[in-house]
Amino acid sequence: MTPRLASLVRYAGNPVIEPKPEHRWEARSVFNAAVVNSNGLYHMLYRAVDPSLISSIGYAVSADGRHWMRLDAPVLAPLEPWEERGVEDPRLTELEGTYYMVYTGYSRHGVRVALARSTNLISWERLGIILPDENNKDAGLFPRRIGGRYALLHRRPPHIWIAYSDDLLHWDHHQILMRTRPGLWDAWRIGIAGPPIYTPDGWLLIYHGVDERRAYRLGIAVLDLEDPTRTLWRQDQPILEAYEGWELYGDVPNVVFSCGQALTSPDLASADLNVYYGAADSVIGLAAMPNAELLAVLDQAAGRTSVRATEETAALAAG
Ligand code: BMA
Repeated sequence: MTPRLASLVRYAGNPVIEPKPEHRWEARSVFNAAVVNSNGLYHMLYRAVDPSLISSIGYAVSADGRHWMRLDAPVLAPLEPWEERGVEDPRLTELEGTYYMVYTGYSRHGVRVALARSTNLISWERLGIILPDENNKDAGLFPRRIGGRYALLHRRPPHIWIAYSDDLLHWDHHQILMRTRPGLWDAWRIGIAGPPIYTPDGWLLIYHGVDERRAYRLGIAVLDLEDPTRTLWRQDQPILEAYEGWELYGDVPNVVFSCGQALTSPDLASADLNVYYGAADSVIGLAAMPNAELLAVLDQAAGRTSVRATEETAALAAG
């Protein structure tokens, strides 16, 4: 077993977003949020479900990452034939000055990976299905090119895959990036949480793992910058698992599932990592990794030996 270096500390004010009965489109449940920290604000896209179980994507904004203001109407609602049963699970990436949302289009034909772009996070232009003719989800774009090409993580069950593109629309060189681990909490299926975060030591990846009993947990790994199929470090233990009542019981029990995380500052020397997660497919929670743990993970990935203190943990939990 690798040492447990990192775990998430729940924010005391959880859940941060709950369903709103007065808005039909988000009356039943809200979960699986994507987040970017940009221009001094946290921007969130979240999956919202109406009473007939159709999903739309809502938008919320926050100055501190904890208290959110929401729009009354969704920013993306089902429109295209391949979205007839809903638009789900957004992943948000700021790439070369534009925001990209990779999301799941759900229809009678199954689930498809679709892409939309925006310059303001509220008006979205659909670019269509980008992985045609296959059931696929849990996809997100890297925030920078790798070897001059765009890179996308996606999921062909049960593993996480990577693919490359020159135009964001046509994807090739599909390869397995990270595999499930028999006997561990991520034995049955894995998929990304939010898109990877760039650090000088490697891509920081938060991902979800499912065990044979269908419990969803979150984990952490660091990937090589030039060849992300090389995992530099991956923690054996999860960083978050369902424990609170609102994580254990809801529309889908025993689920913590994330579509996004954001550093609280552009300066890695002081940033915590805020992870936003759907709990039991019903509400949205926030849990954070203290800076000391984040730096300890990057030290390990880079082969530096220093062991840092983790006293910040208690302070963060206190909010
Ligand atoms: C996954 C996705 C998520 C969901 C999770 C747990 O397959 O569909 O939207 O949160 O299952 O139910």
